[in-house]
Amino acid sequence: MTKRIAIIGAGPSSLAQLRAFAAAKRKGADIPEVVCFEKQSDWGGLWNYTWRTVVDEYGNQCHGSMYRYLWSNGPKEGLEFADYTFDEHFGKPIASYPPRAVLFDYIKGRAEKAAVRDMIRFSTIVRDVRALDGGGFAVTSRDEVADIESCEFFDKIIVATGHFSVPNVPEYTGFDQFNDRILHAHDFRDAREFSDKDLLILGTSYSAEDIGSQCWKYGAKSITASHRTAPMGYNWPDNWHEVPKLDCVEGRTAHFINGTSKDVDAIILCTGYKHHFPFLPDDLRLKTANRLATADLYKDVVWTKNPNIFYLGMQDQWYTFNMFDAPAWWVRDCIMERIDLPSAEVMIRDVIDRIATEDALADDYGAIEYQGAYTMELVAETDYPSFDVSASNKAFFEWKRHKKKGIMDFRNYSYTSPITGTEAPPHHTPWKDAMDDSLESYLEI
Ligand code: FAD
Ligand code: NA7
Repeated sequence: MTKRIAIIGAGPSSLAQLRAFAAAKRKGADIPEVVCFEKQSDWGGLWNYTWRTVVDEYGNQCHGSMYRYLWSNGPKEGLEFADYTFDEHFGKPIASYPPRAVLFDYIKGRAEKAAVRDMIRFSTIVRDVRALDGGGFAVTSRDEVADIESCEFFDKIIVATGHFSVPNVPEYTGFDQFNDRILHAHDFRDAREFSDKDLLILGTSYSAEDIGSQCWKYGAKSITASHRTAPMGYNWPDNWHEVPKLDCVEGRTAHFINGTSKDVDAIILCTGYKHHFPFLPDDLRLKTANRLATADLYKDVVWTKNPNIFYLGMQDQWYTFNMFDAPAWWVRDCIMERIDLPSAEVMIRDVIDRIATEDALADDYGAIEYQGAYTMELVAETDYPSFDVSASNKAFFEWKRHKKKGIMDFRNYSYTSPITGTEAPPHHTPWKDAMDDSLESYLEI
């Protein structure tokens, strides 16, 4: 009997999974019946930009965390698909830090080539998944357009709902009395809202760095970035200051634990996201910190407590699109019984070992190499085309060095594709002066 597979979400991780099944079919394999549920009306996950915040048009939690004028935060040479290059998609070499619309176009291009759109049920949210006593799962979903709920049987579940959508929102004393905007990065959409404002940003990771940089680029009066643990330490522009942890807010005055203070017009909480799966019961639900080696997932994909449920893309990410491909091909082969799973003990040991290896990493460079090696480990076990991961690592290393050299200039550099060997051309305008982030402007078409 044909197996039925449910994939939840149609973001980059899921599109990699659909592409993997399509690739096997193209080679003549008998693939299972695959149904992909996507709560948004289009694919691409976070790359499918929405102006909406809080709730979507159906009253469900708004998935989108991306904002206008977002440019890739790492070089595209670190994320290029090994089976669909940038040169193939755009028909010419392009610069190394594409804006969102360009990367969205690239992701869509590969999915369209694989002809997987028919496998996706759009505007359909998964509301509940239950493991059945006799094996398999009952999946309850709601078609939001037809306004109909249905329950179906599936043999395997692949959770690919992402983990940068449900915000982690701390509260500090005085927030309830603050007279202006307090928002989380998840709800940030347009930096122009904060031009001429004095901004306080909490956090020191990607969102803090990039949202702060965006606001600086689009004319914020000043940026005050508060760290809980350690400052970002870049060579910031004159109107950007790093301060210790926030103590409290009084009126519009933010007080920090070193006794300094600053009057601010808005507070942006760049305080990260939660792994959140409201449709999963406790016995199926992943609980993990945002880290490279996730808890309870063999090879970072198989739920050790029930190996008929898989999770994609749940690790913290240096690598993204190409790294999503490796587990997607691997999960496909596992489901198609080309790869045998070991005993529960071996799977649990694998998780413990990966966590210990990550914990022993000396620095970010080690973390990049770790995730590159993970990608290669899984690639080697499938027919996904191998690629020169050391060249991708090198692009990331150079990227980090360029950020240290000039945090507002790093996107002006070019890197070499690990897949085609193409050297990216420089972009026509330095990032800080490029206000138009459209695909047409970037590609000069
Ligand atoms: P997502 O993209 O989050 O997709 C998950 C999908 O699941 C969504 O379409 C969602 O609607 C759907 N879904 C969720 N719940 C349900 C449900 N119950 N039923 C049905 N469907 C559901 N990566 C980079 O490589 N470069 C960058 O520059 C970069 N910038 C980023 C900037 C921001 C602000 C954020 C938040 C992330 C950024 N990322 C970047 C990382 C990003 O996580 C990945 O690029 C990628 O989007 C992850 O893909 P995913 O498919 O795992 O998850
Ligand atoms: P991250 O990378 O999870 O970082 C979260 C940041 O928030 C980190 O600097 C934390 O500081 C900080 N944080 C968390 N809780 C608090 C509280 N209570 N107070 C102050 N600071 C806090 O999330 P990002 O949104 O930056 O990045 C997620 C993805 O989005 C990433 O992959 C990008 O591609 C875009 P800590 O160091 O723990 O003290």
